[in-house]
Amino acid sequence: MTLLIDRRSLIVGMASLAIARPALAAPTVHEVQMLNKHPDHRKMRNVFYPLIQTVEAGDTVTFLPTNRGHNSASIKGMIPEGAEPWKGKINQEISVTFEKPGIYGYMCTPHVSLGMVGLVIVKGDGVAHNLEAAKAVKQRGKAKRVFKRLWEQVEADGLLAS
Ligand SMILES: [Cu+2]
Repeated sequence: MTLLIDRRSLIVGMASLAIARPALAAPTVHEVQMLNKHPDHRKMRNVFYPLIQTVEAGDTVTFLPTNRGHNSASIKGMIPEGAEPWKGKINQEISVTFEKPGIYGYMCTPHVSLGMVGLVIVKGDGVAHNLEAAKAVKQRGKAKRVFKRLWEQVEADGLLAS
C-alpha cells in the first residue's frame, strides 16, 4: 500500500514536471537598431536594422537608438487586432514584448515618409492572419516603396510559414 502511494506521487510529480518544462524556455530578446545609414547599403538612409525581425510569441524586441533622431512606433492598422500598440519617444530605447502571432508594421515618426519603416513577424498559429489588413494600410511617401519590398522579401523567404 505504501509502495503504491509512493509510486503514484512519483508519477504525479513527473507529470507536473513535464508540463512545467516548456515554460522554462526563456524568451529571447532581439535587437533592432535605429540608424542613419544601413550598414550594408550606405545609400539607404534612416533605416531600422534589421528591417524584418522574426520572433517567437513571448519574445521581446528592443529598439536601440544607435543613431540619434529616431523612434519606433507601431503603425495604426498594421498590428493584429487586440495587440498593444507602442510609441517610443525620439532617442528612446524601447522594449516591446510580442505575445500574439501576426505581422507588426512600425515606423519612425519623423522619417516615415522617407521610408523608415520595418516589420516584426511573430511566428505561430495565425501568423498570416493580418497580412492582407496590414498590406491594405495606405502608406506615406517612400514608405509605400519600402513596404512593397518588405512584402516581397517576406514571401521570398517564406517568413509566414508557422
Ligand atoms: Cu528616423
